[in-house]
Amino acid sequence: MDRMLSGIKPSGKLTLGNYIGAIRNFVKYQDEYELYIFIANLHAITVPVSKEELRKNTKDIAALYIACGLDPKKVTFFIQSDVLEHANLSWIFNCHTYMGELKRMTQFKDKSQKLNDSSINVGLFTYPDLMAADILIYDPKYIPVGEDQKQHVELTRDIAIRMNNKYGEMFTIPEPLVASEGARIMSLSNPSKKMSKSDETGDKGCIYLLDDPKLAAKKIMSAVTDSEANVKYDVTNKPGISNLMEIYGALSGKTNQEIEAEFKGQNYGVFKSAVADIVVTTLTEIQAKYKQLMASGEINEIYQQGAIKARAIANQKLHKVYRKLGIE
Ligand code: ATP
Ligand code: LTN
Repeated sequence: MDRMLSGIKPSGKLTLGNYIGAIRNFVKYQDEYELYIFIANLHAITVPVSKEELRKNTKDIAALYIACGLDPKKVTFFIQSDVLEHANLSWIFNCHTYMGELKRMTQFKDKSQKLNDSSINVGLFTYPDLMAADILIYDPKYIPVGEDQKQHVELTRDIAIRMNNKYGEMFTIPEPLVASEGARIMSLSNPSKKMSKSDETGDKGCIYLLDDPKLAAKKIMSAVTDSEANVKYDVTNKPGISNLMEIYGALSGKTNQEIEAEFKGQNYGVFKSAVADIVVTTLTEIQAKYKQLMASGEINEIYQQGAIKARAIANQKLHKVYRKLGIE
Protein backbone atom coordinates (compact mmCIF):
# COMPACT_ATOMS: atom_id res chain seq x y z
CA MET A 1 0.00 0.00 0.00
CA ASP A 2 1.32 3.46 -0.84
CA ARG A 3 1.67 5.85 2.06
CA MET A 4 -0.50 8.97 2.23
CA LEU A 5 -0.42 11.82 4.72
CA SER A 6 -2.46 14.92 5.44
CA GLY A 7 -3.36 17.28 8.24
CA ILE A 8 -5.59 20.13 9.25
CA LYS A 9 -4.60 22.97 11.53
CA PRO A 10 -6.81 23.69 14.56
CA SER A 11 -7.00 27.40 13.80
CA GLY A 12 -10.76 27.44 14.21
CA LYS A 13 -13.80 25.22 14.23
CA LEU A 14 -13.97 22.72 11.38
CA THR A 15 -16.18 23.80 8.51
CA LEU A 16 -18.23 22.12 5.84
CA GLY A 17 -15.43 23.22 3.47
CA ASN A 18 -12.92 21.19 5.48
CA TYR A 19 -15.27 18.22 5.41
CA ILE A 20 -16.04 18.32 1.69
CA GLY A 21 -12.60 19.43 0.53
CA ALA A 22 -10.52 17.29 2.85
CA ILE A 23 -11.94 14.85 5.41
CA ARG A 24 -14.53 13.25 3.14
CA ASN A 25 -11.72 12.34 0.76
CA PHE A 26 -9.54 10.95 3.55
CA VAL A 27 -12.41 8.61 4.38
CA LYS A 28 -12.43 7.32 0.80
CA TYR A 29 -8.67 6.83 0.86
CA GLN A 30 -8.40 4.91 4.12
CA ASP A 31 -8.99 1.55 2.45
CA GLU A 32 -6.56 2.11 -0.38
CA TYR A 33 -3.59 3.72 1.33
CA GLU A 34 -1.47 3.52 4.45
CA LEU A 35 -2.95 6.72 5.83
CA TYR A 36 -1.39 9.13 8.35
CA ILE A 37 -3.66 11.94 9.52
CA PHE A 38 -2.53 14.55 12.00
CA ILE A 39 -3.55 17.79 13.67
CA ALA A 40 -1.21 20.64 12.72
CA ASN A 41 -1.35 22.49 16.06
CA LEU A 42 2.05 24.14 15.55
CA HIS A 43 0.73 25.65 12.34
CA ALA A 44 -2.33 26.99 14.18
CA ILE A 45 -0.29 29.51 16.18
CA THR A 46 0.77 31.37 13.03
CA VAL A 47 -2.51 33.24 13.43
CA PRO A 48 -3.86 34.59 16.74
CA VAL A 49 -5.64 31.93 18.81
CA SER A 50 -6.18 31.75 22.57
CA LYS A 51 -4.94 28.74 24.52
CA GLU A 52 -8.49 27.74 25.47
CA GLU A 53 -9.57 27.90 21.87
CA LEU A 54 -6.53 26.01 20.62
CA ARG A 55 -7.10 23.19 23.12
CA LYS A 56 -10.79 23.02 22.33
CA ASN A 57 -10.25 23.10 18.56
CA THR A 58 -7.59 20.39 18.79
CA LYS A 59 -9.82 18.13 20.85
CA ASP A 60 -12.75 18.72 18.53
CA ILE A 61 -10.76 17.93 15.39
CA ALA A 62 -9.38 14.79 17.06
CA ALA A 63 -12.93 13.56 17.61
CA LEU A 64 -14.36 14.93 14.37
CA TYR A 65 -11.87 13.07 12.18
CA ILE A 66 -13.29 9.86 13.60
CA ALA A 67 -16.90 11.08 13.72
CA CYS A 68 -16.63 11.88 10.00
CA GLY A 69 -15.83 8.25 9.26
CA LEU A 70 -12.09 7.75 9.65
CA ASP A 71 -11.37 4.42 11.33
CA PRO A 72 -8.60 4.27 13.96
CA LYS A 73 -8.00 0.65 12.99
CA LYS A 74 -6.98 1.76 9.53
CA VAL A 75 -5.56 5.25 10.06
CA THR A 76 -2.62 6.45 12.18
CA PHE A 77 -3.72 9.63 13.97
CA PHE A 78 -1.39 11.95 15.83
CA ILE A 79 -0.88 15.52 16.97
CA GLN A 80 1.97 17.40 15.28
CA SER A 81 3.51 18.68 18.53
CA ASP A 82 3.71 15.12 19.90
CA VAL A 83 6.38 14.37 17.30
CA LEU A 84 9.18 16.82 18.09
CA GLU A 85 11.12 15.86 14.96
CA HIS A 86 8.83 17.92 12.69
CA ALA A 87 10.04 21.22 14.12
CA ASN A 88 13.67 20.05 14.01
CA LEU A 89 13.46 19.18 10.34
CA SER A 90 11.66 22.44 9.56
CA TRP A 91 14.73 24.34 10.77
CA ILE A 92 16.87 22.42 8.30
CA PHE A 93 14.40 23.40 5.58
CA ASN A 94 14.45 27.04 6.67
CA CYS A 95 18.10 26.93 5.74
CA HIS A 96 17.37 25.46 2.30
CA THR A 97 14.45 27.63 1.16
CA TYR A 98 14.75 31.05 -0.39
CA MET A 99 12.95 34.25 0.60
CA GLY A 100 11.65 34.60 -2.94
CA GLU A 101 10.01 31.17 -2.81
CA LEU A 102 8.20 31.85 0.43
CA LYS A 103 7.17 35.34 -0.64
CA ARG A 104 5.37 33.84 -3.64
CA MET A 105 3.10 31.64 -1.51
CA THR A 106 -0.50 32.70 -2.03
CA GLN A 107 -1.56 31.80 1.51
CA PHE A 108 1.17 34.04 2.93
CA LYS A 109 0.22 36.86 0.60
CA ASP A 110 -3.48 36.54 1.49
CA LYS A 111 -2.98 36.33 5.23
CA SER A 112 -0.27 38.97 5.48
CA GLN A 113 -2.15 41.44 3.30
CA LYS A 114 -4.65 41.93 6.11
CA LEU A 115 -1.85 42.75 8.56
CA ASN A 116 0.87 45.36 8.78
CA ASP A 117 4.56 44.46 8.89
CA SER A 118 4.88 44.67 12.63
CA SER A 119 2.06 42.15 13.15
CA ILE A 120 3.06 39.53 10.57
CA ASN A 121 4.91 36.88 12.49
CA VAL A 122 7.81 35.03 10.92
CA GLY A 123 6.02 31.72 11.46
CA LEU A 124 3.37 32.74 8.96
CA PHE A 125 6.18 33.24 6.46
CA THR A 126 8.07 30.00 7.15
CA TYR A 127 4.83 28.00 7.50
CA PRO A 128 5.53 26.04 4.28
CA ASP A 129 8.87 24.79 5.64
CA LEU A 130 7.14 23.24 8.64
CA MET A 131 4.55 21.76 6.30
CA ALA A 132 7.35 20.34 4.13
CA ALA A 133 8.84 18.77 7.26
CA ASP A 134 5.46 17.29 8.27
CA ILE A 135 5.38 15.61 4.91
CA LEU A 136 8.93 14.63 4.00
CA ILE A 137 9.71 13.13 7.39
CA TYR A 138 7.33 10.23 6.59
CA ASP A 139 8.18 9.60 2.91
CA PRO A 140 4.54 9.58 1.80
CA LYS A 141 3.73 9.24 -1.87
CA TYR A 142 0.48 11.22 -1.86
CA ILE A 143 -0.77 14.33 -0.05
CA PRO A 144 -4.52 14.91 -0.37
CA VAL A 145 -5.21 18.64 0.00
CA GLY A 146 -7.64 21.26 -1.17
CA GLU A 147 -6.74 23.49 -4.10
CA ASP A 148 -5.40 26.20 -1.77
CA GLN A 149 -2.69 23.93 -0.36
CA LYS A 150 -1.37 22.60 -3.65
CA GLN A 151 1.25 25.31 -3.92
CA HIS A 152 2.69 24.31 -0.55
CA VAL A 153 3.00 20.70 -1.62
CA GLU A 154 4.71 21.83 -4.82
CA LEU A 155 7.23 23.77 -2.75
CA THR A 156 7.69 20.64 -0.62
CA ARG A 157 8.59 18.74 -3.79
CA ASP A 158 11.12 21.41 -4.73
CA ILE A 159 12.72 21.20 -1.31
CA ALA A 160 12.89 17.40 -1.49
CA ILE A 161 14.48 17.46 -4.94
CA ARG A 162 16.94 20.14 -3.88
CA MET A 163 17.99 18.22 -0.76
CA ASN A 164 18.28 14.92 -2.63
CA ASN A 165 20.47 16.54 -5.29
CA LYS A 166 22.67 18.31 -2.82
CA TYR A 167 23.16 15.62 -0.17
CA GLY A 168 22.14 12.33 -1.81
CA GLU A 169 18.77 10.51 -1.80
CA MET A 170 16.91 11.07 1.42
CA PHE A 171 13.30 11.99 0.60
CA THR A 172 10.50 10.50 -1.46
CA ILE A 173 9.03 13.14 -3.80
CA PRO A 174 5.37 13.50 -2.78
CA GLU A 175 2.47 14.28 -5.08
CA PRO A 176 -0.45 16.53 -4.19
CA LEU A 177 -3.83 14.92 -4.72
CA VAL A 178 -6.58 17.48 -5.29
CA ALA A 179 -10.05 16.02 -5.70
CA SER A 180 -11.74 17.44 -8.76
CA GLU A 181 -15.01 18.30 -7.11
CA GLY A 182 -15.52 20.10 -3.81
CA ALA A 183 -11.90 21.31 -3.76
CA ARG A 184 -12.96 24.86 -3.04
CA ILE A 185 -16.20 25.47 -1.19
CA MET A 186 -16.88 29.19 -1.05
CA SER A 187 -18.33 31.42 1.64
CA LEU A 188 -22.14 31.49 1.56
CA SER A 189 -22.20 35.24 2.12
CA ASN A 190 -19.38 36.03 -0.32
CA PRO A 191 -18.97 33.32 -2.95
CA SER A 192 -15.80 34.87 -4.30
CA LYS A 193 -14.04 33.93 -1.06
CA LYS A 194 -13.13 30.48 0.30
CA MET A 195 -15.24 29.19 3.19
CA SER A 196 -12.61 29.40 5.87
CA LYS A 197 -12.57 28.44 9.54
CA SER A 198 -10.43 31.40 10.54
CA ASP A 199 -12.51 33.90 8.62
CA GLU A 200 -13.11 36.92 10.79
CA THR A 201 -15.94 38.30 8.68
CA GLY A 202 -18.32 36.35 10.85
CA ASP A 203 -20.20 33.11 10.83
CA LYS A 204 -22.93 33.75 8.28
CA GLY A 205 -20.96 32.55 5.31
CA CYS A 206 -19.51 29.56 7.06
CA ILE A 207 -21.12 26.31 8.15
CA TYR A 208 -19.34 24.65 11.04
CA LEU A 209 -19.54 20.89 11.50
CA LEU A 210 -20.69 21.45 15.07
CA ASP A 211 -23.28 24.11 14.18
CA ASP A 212 -26.79 23.42 15.33
CA PRO A 213 -28.26 21.82 12.16
CA LYS A 214 -31.18 24.28 12.28
CA LEU A 215 -28.76 27.18 12.17
CA ALA A 216 -26.87 25.55 9.30
CA ALA A 217 -30.13 25.25 7.35
CA LYS A 218 -30.79 28.95 7.96
CA LYS A 219 -27.36 29.87 6.63
CA ILE A 220 -28.00 27.88 3.45
CA MET A 221 -31.42 29.50 2.98
CA SER A 222 -29.87 32.97 3.22
CA ALA A 223 -26.88 32.19 0.98
CA VAL A 224 -26.09 34.89 -1.57
CA THR A 225 -27.26 33.97 -5.09
CA ASP A 226 -27.99 35.85 -8.32
CA SER A 227 -31.26 37.37 -9.47
CA GLU A 228 -32.14 34.71 -12.05
CA ALA A 229 -34.13 31.63 -11.11
CA ASN A 230 -32.12 29.06 -12.95
CA VAL A 231 -30.13 26.33 -11.22
CA LYS A 232 -27.13 26.15 -13.53
CA TYR A 233 -23.44 25.59 -12.93
CA ASP A 234 -21.58 28.72 -14.00
CA VAL A 235 -18.87 29.81 -11.59
CA THR A 236 -18.19 33.12 -13.32
CA ASN A 237 -21.73 34.42 -13.62
CA LYS A 238 -23.47 32.42 -10.91
CA PRO A 239 -20.87 31.82 -8.19
CA GLY A 240 -23.41 31.50 -5.35
CA ILE A 241 -25.59 28.90 -7.05
CA SER A 242 -22.53 27.05 -8.35
CA ASN A 243 -21.19 26.87 -4.81
CA LEU A 244 -24.47 25.45 -3.49
CA MET A 245 -24.36 22.93 -6.35
CA GLU A 246 -20.83 21.92 -5.26
CA ILE A 247 -22.11 21.33 -1.74
CA TYR A 248 -25.20 19.45 -2.86
CA GLY A 249 -23.23 17.41 -5.38
CA ALA A 250 -20.52 16.47 -2.88
CA LEU A 251 -23.03 15.31 -0.26
CA SER A 252 -25.47 13.56 -2.61
CA GLY A 253 -23.03 12.13 -5.12
CA LYS A 254 -24.97 13.76 -7.96
CA THR A 255 -23.28 15.42 -10.93
CA ASN A 256 -23.93 19.02 -11.95
CA GLN A 257 -25.94 17.80 -14.92
CA GLU A 258 -28.13 15.66 -12.70
CA ILE A 259 -28.66 18.58 -10.32
CA GLU A 260 -29.58 20.94 -13.16
CA ALA A 261 -32.10 18.40 -14.44
CA GLU A 262 -33.54 17.80 -10.95
CA PHE A 263 -34.24 21.50 -10.36
CA LYS A 264 -35.16 22.57 -13.88
CA GLY A 265 -37.93 25.18 -13.74
CA GLN A 266 -37.82 25.36 -9.91
CA ASN A 267 -37.07 28.53 -8.02
CA TYR A 268 -33.99 28.96 -5.82
CA GLY A 269 -36.02 28.43 -2.64
CA VAL A 270 -36.77 24.83 -3.62
CA PHE A 271 -33.15 24.16 -4.49
CA LYS A 272 -31.86 25.79 -1.31
CA SER A 273 -34.25 23.67 0.81
CA ALA A 274 -32.85 20.53 -0.79
CA VAL A 275 -29.28 21.68 -0.06
CA ALA A 276 -30.28 22.56 3.51
CA ASP A 277 -31.86 19.12 4.03
CA ILE A 278 -28.78 17.22 2.94
CA VAL A 279 -26.51 19.43 5.03
CA VAL A 280 -28.75 18.88 8.07
CA THR A 281 -28.63 15.09 7.58
CA THR A 282 -24.84 15.14 7.24
CA LEU A 283 -24.29 17.32 10.32
CA THR A 284 -26.76 15.35 12.44
CA GLU A 285 -24.95 12.08 11.73
CA ILE A 286 -21.49 13.52 12.38
CA GLN A 287 -22.59 15.22 15.59
CA ALA A 288 -24.17 12.06 17.00
CA LYS A 289 -20.86 10.18 16.61
CA TYR A 290 -18.90 13.16 17.91
CA LYS A 291 -20.94 13.23 21.11
CA GLN A 292 -20.45 9.52 21.64
CA LEU A 293 -16.68 9.82 21.20
CA MET A 294 -16.34 12.82 23.49
CA ALA A 295 -18.22 10.92 26.20
CA SER A 296 -16.20 7.72 25.80
CA GLY A 297 -12.74 9.17 26.46
CA GLU A 298 -11.06 6.87 23.94
CA ILE A 299 -9.62 9.70 21.84
CA ASN A 300 -6.50 10.27 23.97
CA GLU A 301 -5.41 6.68 23.73
CA ILE A 302 -5.87 6.64 19.94
CA TYR A 303 -3.69 9.73 19.49
CA GLN A 304 -1.03 8.54 21.94
CA GLN A 305 -0.66 5.24 20.14
CA GLY A 306 -0.51 7.06 16.80
CA ALA A 307 2.23 9.38 18.06
CA ILE A 308 4.37 6.42 19.14
CA LYS A 309 4.15 4.97 15.66
CA ALA A 310 4.78 8.30 13.91
CA ARG A 311 7.69 9.18 16.19
CA ALA A 312 9.54 5.99 15.33
CA ILE A 313 9.48 6.85 11.62
CA ALA A 314 10.19 10.56 12.08
CA ASN A 315 13.13 10.00 14.40
CA GLN A 316 14.89 7.68 11.99
CA LYS A 317 14.46 10.12 9.13
CA LEU A 318 15.68 13.11 11.12
CA HIS A 319 18.88 11.30 12.08
CA LYS A 320 19.41 10.24 8.51
CA VAL A 321 19.16 13.89 7.44
CA TYR A 322 21.48 14.99 10.26
CA ARG A 323 24.06 12.43 9.13
CA LYS A 324 23.82 13.50 5.49
CA LEU A 325 24.36 17.13 6.45
CA GLY A 326 27.19 16.45 8.85
CA ILE A 327 25.22 17.51 11.90
CA GLU A 328 25.83 14.04 13.33
P1 ATP B 1 -7.76 28.69 7.77
O1 ATP B 1 -8.99 29.47 7.61
O2 ATP B 1 -7.26 28.65 9.16
O3 ATP B 1 -6.71 29.00 6.76
P2 ATP B 1 -9.04 26.56 6.46
O4 ATP B 1 -10.44 26.48 6.88
O5 ATP B 1 -8.73 27.17 5.16
O6 ATP B 1 -8.17 27.21 7.58
P3 ATP B 1 -7.11 24.48 6.52
O7 ATP B 1 -6.72 23.99 7.84
O8 ATP B 1 -6.19 25.40 5.81
O9 ATP B 1 -8.56 25.09 6.55
O10 ATP B 1 -7.42 23.29 5.57
C1 ATP B 1 -7.66 21.96 5.94
C2 ATP B 1 -7.98 21.21 4.69
O11 ATP B 1 -9.28 21.57 4.27
C3 ATP B 1 -7.06 21.53 3.51
O12 ATP B 1 -6.82 20.36 2.77
C4 ATP B 1 -7.82 22.54 2.73
O13 ATP B 1 -7.46 22.58 1.38
C5 ATP B 1 -9.25 22.05 2.95
N1 ATP B 1 -10.18 23.16 2.86
C6 ATP B 1 -10.24 24.22 3.68
N2 ATP B 1 -11.21 25.06 3.33
C7 ATP B 1 -11.79 24.51 2.24
C8 ATP B 1 -12.85 24.91 1.39
N3 ATP B 1 -13.51 26.03 1.61
N4 ATP B 1 -13.19 24.10 0.37
C9 ATP B 1 -12.54 22.96 0.16
N5 ATP B 1 -11.51 22.53 0.91
C10 ATP B 1 -11.14 23.29 1.93
N1 LTN C 1 -1.27 23.72 5.68
C1 LTN C 1 -2.32 22.75 5.76
C2 LTN C 1 -2.26 21.92 6.99
C3 LTN C 1 -1.06 21.09 6.96
C4 LTN C 1 -0.80 19.99 6.10
C5 LTN C 1 0.49 19.53 6.44
C6 LTN C 1 -1.54 19.35 5.11
C7 LTN C 1 0.02 21.28 7.74
N2 LTN C 1 0.95 20.33 7.43
C8 LTN C 1 1.05 18.47 5.77
C9 LTN C 1 -0.96 18.27 4.44
C10 LTN C 1 0.34 17.84 4.79
C11 LTN C 1 -3.62 23.46 5.73
O1 LTN C 1 -3.71 24.58 6.05
N3 LTN C 1 -4.59 22.74 5.37
